[in-house]
Order: sequence, then structure tokens, then C-alpha cells
Amino acid sequence: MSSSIRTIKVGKTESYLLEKLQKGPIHMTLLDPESIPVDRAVEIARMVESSGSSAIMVGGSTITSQNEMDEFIITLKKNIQIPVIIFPNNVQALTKHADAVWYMSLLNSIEWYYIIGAQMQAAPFIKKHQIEAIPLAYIVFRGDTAVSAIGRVLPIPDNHPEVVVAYALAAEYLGFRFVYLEGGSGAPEPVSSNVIKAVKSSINIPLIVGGGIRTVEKAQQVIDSGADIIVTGTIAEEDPDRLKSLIAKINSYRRVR
Ligand code: 1GP
Repeated sequence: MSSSIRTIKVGKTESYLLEKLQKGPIHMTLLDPESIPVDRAVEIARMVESSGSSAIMVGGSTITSQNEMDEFIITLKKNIQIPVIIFPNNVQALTKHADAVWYMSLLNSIEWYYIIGAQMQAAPFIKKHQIEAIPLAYIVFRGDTAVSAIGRVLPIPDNHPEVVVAYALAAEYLGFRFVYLEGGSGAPEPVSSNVIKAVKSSINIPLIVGGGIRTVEKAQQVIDSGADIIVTGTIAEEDPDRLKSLIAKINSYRRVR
């Protein structure tokens, strides 16, 4: 057997997340460099870190400049301790300065490019810079959202959770290590409870849910349905105080020891 074949080693950021998840659900904060100036992003990042958010994700559907990503993430990293994970819309969102990248495939896109094309183009850069890549299956619900339009997603019926379950199971069998149910930034409602429950009860890898979660009650509903990781973006700019309460609510589900 070739000596270059090794068992899969989970990186530092993924280990940190898995360890946190042992004690219950966690919150992550999404910052979009296209909509938040870096100074404001630093303020928000500091605030969510001290409120108990577990990581910062950086991304947005319209990022086109690797230089901007570099600067944004270098500045964030100087100001906070929690991990900064790239949430890439495309190859140009990659930077070597983050702690990790969600190495994601948009499973229900009709475009080859979003399923494996961008990933293939990004892979040499990731290898060259030894960036921690965390395999993530991304399932996007169709709606009036940028990610749904740009990602050219196939419709997933809300009243047929078995379709989403089938995608999520396929993701697990293909070796993805996280599944993300994306309602889309600014969606009027989060992904529905019956879908989250059905997926959670079918898979054994962590379940991330994001999009449209802007109140404590909605966050609670998503957690009660079984999400392991809740991602919020918009609320950080809209109402930082409400975001603090939302994070506190999620953390109240965590075991203290
Ligand atoms: C992360 O796209 C979401 O998955 C963020 O959505 O901006 O609606 O919180 P919001």
C-alpha cells in the first residue's frame, strides 16, 4: 500500500466545532463583506464573540474580490479569538488568512459549476496554502433570495420533507461531514420545522440551518426542531441587541459541563 495514503485527519476548526457540539447547539454569525464595512464588521464580531457566538462565517452571494476578502479576514482575525470560516460563493472568495473554509457543494443546483466545478478550480489553491477544508453539503430552498437565483437551485417542496431527507442522506453517504439547510439570506421565514425534524432524525452528521432567522422565537423553533448549528446574518445589522438575546437563548440549550 502506498505510504502516502493516510486516514482522514479532522482539522483544528472542525475539531473545535465538533467538541462544542458535544454540549448542545451552537450559533454562528455570518458577515457579508459586500454589505458591512470592515470597521462595523469588527464591532459586530467583537460583540457576538463576547455574547457567546461560536464562530464567524464570512461570505455573500456577490463577492468578487479576493483582495477584499484578504483584508476583511486579516482585520477580523486581529480582533477576535473565535474561528473565522470562509463561506464561499465562488473561487474568488478564498483567502489563505481564514481558519478554515466550508468546502461546500450546492447539491440541488442544476449547474455542474456549483456542484463540483468551482470546488475543482479551488482545490489547488487550498492545497497550496494548506487551508482547512470542511466538507459541507449545501441544500438551498428556492425563494426570493440571491443564493437561490445565483445558485440556480432546483425547487424542493416544503411539504415533501422526504425529498430533503434524500438529499441529506446522499450527502452523508458521499462523505460530507456537515449538512446545511439554507433558507437564503433575508428569507421571510426560516426553513420549516417539519423539514428540519425529518432531516435531523435521518442523518448522523451535524445539521446547520440558516436564512430568515431574525427573532429569538424563530431561533428557538429551529433549535427545537433539531438544528445543531444556527447561522444568522441580517439580524446583526438590523438589531444587535436582539441578536445578543438570540445567542443567549441558543446557549441556554447547552449543557454546562
Ligand atoms: C445564512 O444566509 C443565511 O445561511 C443568513 O441569513 O441573513 O436571513 O440571517 P439571514
